[in-house]
Amino acid sequence: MDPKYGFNAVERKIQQRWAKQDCFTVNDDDPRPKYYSLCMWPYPSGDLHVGHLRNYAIGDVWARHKRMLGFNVLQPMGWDAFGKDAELKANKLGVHPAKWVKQNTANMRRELKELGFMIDWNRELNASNLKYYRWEQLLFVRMWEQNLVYYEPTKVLWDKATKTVTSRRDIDDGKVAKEDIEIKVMPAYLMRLREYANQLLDGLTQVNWPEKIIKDQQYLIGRSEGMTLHFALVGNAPVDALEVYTTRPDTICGVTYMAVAASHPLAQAAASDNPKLAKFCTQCEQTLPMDAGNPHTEKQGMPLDFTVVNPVSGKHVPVWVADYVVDDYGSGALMGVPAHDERDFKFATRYQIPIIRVINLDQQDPHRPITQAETSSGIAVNSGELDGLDLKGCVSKLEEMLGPDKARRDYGLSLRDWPINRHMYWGTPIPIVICSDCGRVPVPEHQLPVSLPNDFKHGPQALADHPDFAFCPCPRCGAKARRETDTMDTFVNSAWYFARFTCPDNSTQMIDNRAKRWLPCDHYFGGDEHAQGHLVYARFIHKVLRDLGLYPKGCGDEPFQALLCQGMVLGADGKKMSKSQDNTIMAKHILDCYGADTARLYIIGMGNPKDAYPWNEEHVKDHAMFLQNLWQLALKRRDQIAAGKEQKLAPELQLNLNKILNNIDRNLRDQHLNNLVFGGIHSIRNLIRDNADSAAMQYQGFMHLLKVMNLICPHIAEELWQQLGFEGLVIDSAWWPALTDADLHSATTVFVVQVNGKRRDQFEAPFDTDATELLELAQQRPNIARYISGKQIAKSKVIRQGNSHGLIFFALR
Ligand code: ANZ
Ligand code: ZN
Repeated sequence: MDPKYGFNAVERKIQQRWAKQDCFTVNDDDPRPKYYSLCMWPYPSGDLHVGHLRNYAIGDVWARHKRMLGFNVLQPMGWDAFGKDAELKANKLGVHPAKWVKQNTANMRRELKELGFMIDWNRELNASNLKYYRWEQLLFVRMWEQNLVYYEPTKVLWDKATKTVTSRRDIDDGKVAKEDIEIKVMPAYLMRLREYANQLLDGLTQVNWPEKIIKDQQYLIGRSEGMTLHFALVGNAPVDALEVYTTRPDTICGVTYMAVAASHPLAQAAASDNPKLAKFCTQCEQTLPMDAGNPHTEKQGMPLDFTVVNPVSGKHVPVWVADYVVDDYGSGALMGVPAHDERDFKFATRYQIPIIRVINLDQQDPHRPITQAETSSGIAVNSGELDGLDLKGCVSKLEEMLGPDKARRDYGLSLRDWPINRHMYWGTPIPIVICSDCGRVPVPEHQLPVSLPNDFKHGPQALADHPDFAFCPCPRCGAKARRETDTMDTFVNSAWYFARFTCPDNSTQMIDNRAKRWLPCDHYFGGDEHAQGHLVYARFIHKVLRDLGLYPKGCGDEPFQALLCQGMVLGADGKKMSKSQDNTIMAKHILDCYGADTARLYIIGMGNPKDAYPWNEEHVKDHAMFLQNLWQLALKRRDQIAAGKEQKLAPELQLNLNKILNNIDRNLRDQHLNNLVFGGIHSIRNLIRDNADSAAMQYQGFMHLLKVMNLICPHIAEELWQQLGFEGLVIDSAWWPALTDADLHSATTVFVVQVNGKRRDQFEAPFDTDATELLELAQQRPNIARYISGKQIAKSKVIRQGNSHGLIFFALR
């Protein structure tokens, strides 16, 4: 064995050994219980950065541990290779996106292999591969037939810079400038997420996910409980009543105005002969949704010539059009209660609309002035028949007073249906044919797939102008027709990849019976930037696949049982890594300088997986040094290790080792993986180093140390495992059995013996000696025998005080 540890040679050699022995291939029929551990598949940006490294290193610790616990572990990998980002990037470089993807995936695959992740590469998927996306087209067709996807005009955020539809998320992240956004109404293919809203909410109680992510999902779905109320219009109006949704019907007597969205029939009627109002309405329609909901931005409005009557107080209040009323929420209208809603308060203050308190807290003066919106709930005041009631009481009272036509319990939902078409080339073609007679006709299943043509010109019209792609006969009437030339959002690709990993090679079926064996995923790992979008889409499609019978029965209602969202790796300057800050670190850099094991050891030891930490190159060097020293220690102790195999570990050393192993188990359970490095690996190393005279410690210590190291720095662990004479491969070795109470306490107990209440002796006995035996042992001791011989024992008893101390009593007659 080389006295100096050369990571390059060792890592290459071990990777070849794993490959030769086919260690990472997962067999569907393996009799062990299954465990599906999944890391989010990457967008093939070019090189792995240290954020990828962290994600996959965490997932690999988990997967390797489950394997050692006796599970048949599936850990697959693939490429989120379709989509806008890839197309724009390839365009910029002047290469075909397919070529760009091919180069990048080759590079990233090599890096992932060099990092030694336990990935079953036989199952690799690529979203841009026809063998993958053809099934997405089948799913689309089935959804279309079941009316789970439909085509309708909808409001979209249009990015003028890239001439594509964009998302709120990209704006929030600064990927798209707010100035470039225009709100457009465009026809879109929409998936019926809202229909699944309640299931998506309920499912959150079945999963073991971080509290924060559950909250994010709940926020996105945004279900609120409230009432829909009718306010009759007075005088000449195009409709009889104005309907509003409110979560605070208890504030109804505080309504001092009503507000409608610009597209509401009342606003449109008023604007038809009022150019100033018409202009204002057009302007309102450009309000971004994030600004409408924000109580801190300025709110604008114009009064309409309509008045309504409050059904409880009988008061007349004016109707306004306001830019903060969202047209596709509730009924596109609201009752303004400035005393108790922040946005209404801002609006009323600006336009000098009265503010009336109708909710009081803690029996304070009900007429005290309002200086800001008081949004907490309380008891109704200044509200006639509602006075003295809380929210619940008001709801019942309103139902009773107004009847179901004018007041009914209702709920609100922020979740929108999902527009999935993109005006891009690089995506799954939407399998729809547009016929002037038949309308939008889905491509019949036997005509699928619709493959994406390989030749393309840069630009938004890539498919629309494509002579072979753009035209085809109508599948229904045979007339000359046009293909849909939009492609699917990349989030559709990633909404079902976890299922396809269970049967990636099936060329006749989207998902086969093997899915039942693997689904749901037992653990999912990824960044929390996907807390809202991806996770909601994937959960939705999982339920759709179930409902459409595209899954075998028994795949579960939720796709991901447990979830860990790792924190970010920040630049050395503590800022988010980004090209513009010039603080990004690529995995290749540490791979080349220090090797895979050091890279992994550093990234796992960095800190709690959930939190963000800045990059620290000095720490990387410390870890490299640690491995170097450990190698040399192992080398020095090799003979003792061999000798120690047949020896028993001294009880106190055994106890010390057990305590460390137990901590490791606890930290794995709690996902404090960073503690495996210092509390685990370092502690065992210390025990080995400091007990050079115990051959048994050398043997036991190294055996356990290498098992832990197999999770984090598997190459050096595998090499030392063999060099030190342990059997087989460490990756296939078994984890230790869970430690019991008895393992964690000293092996012997000291018993004090009392006779008639006086201490007469003490002795040590193995911790687990039973009471009868202890009493016998005590009586045999000369010091005790002296007192009790010839006398009758009236009572005897063993009392344990923890595991290290105990008392034995004898009471004589
Ligand atoms: C009166 C009221 C009084 C309200 C009060 C709140 C507090 P969530 O919780 O998100 O469901 N609202 C109703 N329709 C709206 C629309 N189309 N655009 C913008 N706002 C709308 O929000 C429900 C509340 O948002 C409703 O309850 C309504 O204001 C407003 F002290 O009604 B509330
Ligand atoms: Zn037709």
